[in-house]
Amino acid sequence: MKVSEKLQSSAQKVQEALTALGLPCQVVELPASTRTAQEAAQAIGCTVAQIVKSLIFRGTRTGKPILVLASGVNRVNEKRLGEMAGEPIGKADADFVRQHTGFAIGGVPPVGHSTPIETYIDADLLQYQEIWAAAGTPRAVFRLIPQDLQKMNHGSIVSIQ
Ligand code: 5CA
Repeated sequence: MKVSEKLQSSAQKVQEALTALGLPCQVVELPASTRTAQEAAQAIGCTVAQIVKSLIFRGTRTGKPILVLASGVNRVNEKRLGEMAGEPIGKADADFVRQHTGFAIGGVPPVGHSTPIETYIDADLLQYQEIWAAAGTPRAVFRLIPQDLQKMNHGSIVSIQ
């Protein structure tokens, strides 16, 4: 795997957040796109299920952002998410995602957001010894163990489907 020498600023921001949490994770920028879970799995050489999708939703009553860290193969059941969050859930648009995370869609990481975000972690991710998440840009990723996700946002581990 080729690791470029200097990270782009968004990827560097994620690396700094990881380091600040005391996690040993290292952000790498790949030559191929990691913009979607499918592309990331191909570029990394892991299964799509081992990719962490960092998905932003919006509480329709409060307007607050909700982060779901989902296995690449799973779809979020918005009705159940709404029950867990205590309000109906809607989709977030690109501007909303950038405003609340500080990152653009395709590179949204599970850590290092502009403000803390209520987080739900897909229990299916816990079965893997290593998983990979986006690191700020559509080519940047980092490897982690599922337990690290909990240290990032103190998210609840739930079944998201
Ligand atoms: N870099 C990869 C993982 S390493 C990644 O970010 N994958 S992702 O699945 O977390 O991000 C893509 C997700 O962004 C899609 O699954 C979708 O939920 C969301 N998305 C894509 N286009 C839009 C859009 N126009 N508005 C809101 N969300 C979108």
